[in-house]
Amino acid sequence: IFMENNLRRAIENQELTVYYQPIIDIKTGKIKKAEALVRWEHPEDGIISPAKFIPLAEETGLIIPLGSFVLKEACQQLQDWINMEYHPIEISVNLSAQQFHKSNLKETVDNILDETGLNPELLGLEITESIAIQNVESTISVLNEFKNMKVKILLDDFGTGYSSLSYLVKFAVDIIKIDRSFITNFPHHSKRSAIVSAIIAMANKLTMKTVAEGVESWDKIKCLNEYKCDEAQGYLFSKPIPAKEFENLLKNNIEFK
Ligand code: G
Ligand code: G
Ligand code: MN
Ligand code: NA
Repeated sequence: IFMENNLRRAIENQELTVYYQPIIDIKTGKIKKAEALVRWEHPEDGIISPAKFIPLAEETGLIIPLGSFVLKEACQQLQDWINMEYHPIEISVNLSAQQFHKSNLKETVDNILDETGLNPELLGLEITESIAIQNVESTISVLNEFKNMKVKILLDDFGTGYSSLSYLVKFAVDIIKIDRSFITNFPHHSKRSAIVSAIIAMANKLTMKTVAEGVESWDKIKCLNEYKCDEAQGYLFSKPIPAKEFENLLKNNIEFK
C-alpha cells in the first residue's frame, strides 16, 4: 500500500520521466527509431527502474494512467524533434497487458495522435507474445484496428514466450524484436546463431522487419548484417538516455559505424 500510494503520487507529481534508447539501421548506422522507456525520478531515492514499479502499476491499475502518460510524452517528444527538423526517426512505446486488453487503447492512441499532431506511421507499439496470447480474439481485433490506423506493431522479446508461430500469420505484426537472450553469446554459439538467422529469414519471408535487442559488440552487427537483420539496439550504441541527450544524437546526425 505504501509503495502504491507513492507511485500514485509520483504520477500526479510528474516524477515519471521518459528515457529513449536508439535503434540503429544496420545498413547505414543511422538512428532509425527511439524506444521510449519510463523512469521514476524519486526525489530521495533517485532513478527507479521500471522493472521495480511496472509490476505494481499493473496490479493496481495505475498502469493505465502511467501508460497514457508515456504514450503522450513520447508522441509529443517525437513531434517536437520533427518540428526542429532533426534527422527523422520513429518512436516505439511498450504496452502492458491491461492497457492492451482492458482499456480503450485505440481511443487513447487516437486522441494522443490528434493532440500531438504526430503522423501515426511514426508510432510503434511494442507488445510481448505473452500479452498477445492472453486473449487471441481480442489481440486480432485490436491489432487490425491499429493496422487500419497505420500504427506499427512490434513483437517484443520474440522467442521467449510460448506462442505458436501460426500467430505470426494471424496477428498483424510489422516488426519482430529478437530477444536479447538469443543475441548474448551470438555469433559464437552455433545453436543461437542458427535460431537468430532462422528468425530473420522467416521474418523477411513474412515481409516483417527485424530488430536485434541487446547488441553489445560489433562482431554481432557484422553477423546480423549478413543474416539481413534490419535494425539493432543495445549498449554498443547507447543505453536508454534522457530526451536532451538523445536530442544531441539527432542534432549531430550521429552515424554509428
Ligand atoms: O528500461 P529497462 O531495461 O529498465 O526496462 C525494464 C522493463 O520495463 C522492460 O521490460 C521494459 O519493456 C519495461 N518498460 C519500460 N518502460 C515501460 C513502459 O512505459 N511501459 C511498460 N508497460 N513497460 C515498460
Ligand atoms: O523488455 P524490453 O525489450 O522493452 O527491455 C528494454 C530494456 O533492455 C531497456 O530498457 C534496457 O535497459 C535493456 N537493454 C537495452 N539494451 C541492452 C543491452 O545491450 N544489454 C543489456 N543487458 N540490456 C539492454
Ligand atoms: Mn521493448
Ligand atoms: Na525485450
